[in-house]
Amino acid sequence: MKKSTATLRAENYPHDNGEWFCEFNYRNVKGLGKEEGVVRRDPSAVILVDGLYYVWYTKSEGDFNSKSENIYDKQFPWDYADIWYATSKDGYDWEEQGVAIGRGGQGSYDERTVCTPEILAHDGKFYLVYQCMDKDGKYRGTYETVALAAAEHVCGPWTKSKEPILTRREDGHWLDDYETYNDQVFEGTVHDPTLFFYNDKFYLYYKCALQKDKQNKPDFAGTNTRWGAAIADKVEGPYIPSEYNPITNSGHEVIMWQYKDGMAALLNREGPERDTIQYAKDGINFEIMSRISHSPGAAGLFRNPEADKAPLEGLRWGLWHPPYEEREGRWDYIRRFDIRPKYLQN
Ligand code: AAL
Repeated sequence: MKKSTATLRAENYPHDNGEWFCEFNYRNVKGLGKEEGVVRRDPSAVILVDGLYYVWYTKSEGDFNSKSENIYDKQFPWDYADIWYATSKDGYDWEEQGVAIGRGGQGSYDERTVCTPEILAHDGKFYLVYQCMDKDGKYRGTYETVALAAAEHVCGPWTKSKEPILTRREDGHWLDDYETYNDQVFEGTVHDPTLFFYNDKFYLYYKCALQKDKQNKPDFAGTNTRWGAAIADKVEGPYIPSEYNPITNSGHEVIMWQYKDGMAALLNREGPERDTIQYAKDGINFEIMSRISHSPGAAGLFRNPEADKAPLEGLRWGLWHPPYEEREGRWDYIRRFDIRPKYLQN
C-alpha cells in the first residue's frame, strides 16, 4: 500500500467532526426583516441585559449608486447611515427602539456616516465601536475611521470619543505575503471593529486591506482582506497596532468570541483560509480548528455567558445579513443563524 500525495496532505487537515465543527440553520426574524427602501445590516454582537436581548446595527434609507461621479451622492448601503438598536425577549421577535449613535455635526469626523457597530459590556458600562466617515468619504468607504462611544446604561445616552480611536495607516506592509504585495500599504483600511476586554487589556480587532489592488486602483476592501489587532491599557486608548499584524491571512467581517484563555474566530468570504474556525491561545497567533461551509456573513454573535463550556458555545446563535447573492430583493436585512443542535455539546 502506498499513500498518494493527496492522502498524505489530508492527514494533516483538521478533523471536521471534532468539537470545533458545526453547520448552521438560518431563519428570518421579525422586526428587522425585509423592508422596501430601508437598509439594516452589519449587526453587532447580541447581549442580554436584565432579561432582554439588545442588538445595534447600521440603518440607512433610500437608494444608492456606487457608480455616481458625485462624491456627495449616497454611494453604498452604509453611506449616510446611523446606528440604531433593537430589543427582543426571545431573540426572534425584535422591536426597533431608535437611534443609538447619530451622525455628527458639520465638519466632524463622523458627519457623513456611522455604521457597522460592535458592543462590549464591561465593568457595568457599555461601549460601542463603529466605523465613521467624514463629509468627503469616498471610494466606497475605504477610508473610514473607527470611533468609540460609552454609556452608563445600555440604552444610552452615548458619549462619543472626541477623535477616532483608530485610523488607517500608511506605513507597514503585508509580511511574508502569499502573493507579491510587499510594496503595498498595510491597513489602508480599518473596518469592522470588534472590542474585547482580554488579558487585562482592551483588544480591538478589525478588518484591514491593502490601499491599492493589483491594478493599482484603490482597494475597496471587499477582497484580499485580513484582520489586525490594536491593544490598549484603557478603553479610550491609545490603541497600538500589534507588531504581528496582519494576524490572519483571510476573513472578511470580524466574527470573534472569547473561549477560555484564548480568542476564537470565524473567518469567512476572503482568502485561502475562508470558511474556517480558528483559535489563538494568545489572541494573536491563530490556528485552524475546523473547516466549515455556508457560514453566516457579517455575523453578530450572542455573547453567551456560558461561552467557556465548549468551543462553539460563543457561536451558538446570532444575527447576520445575507450578501447580495443570497438574498431576496435589493435592500439589506437582518436574519438569525443557529448552530444545528446536533453539533452542540450540551
Ligand atoms: C460590511 C463590513 C463593513 C464594510 C461594509 C460596511 O459588511 O465589512 O461595514 O465597510 O460592509
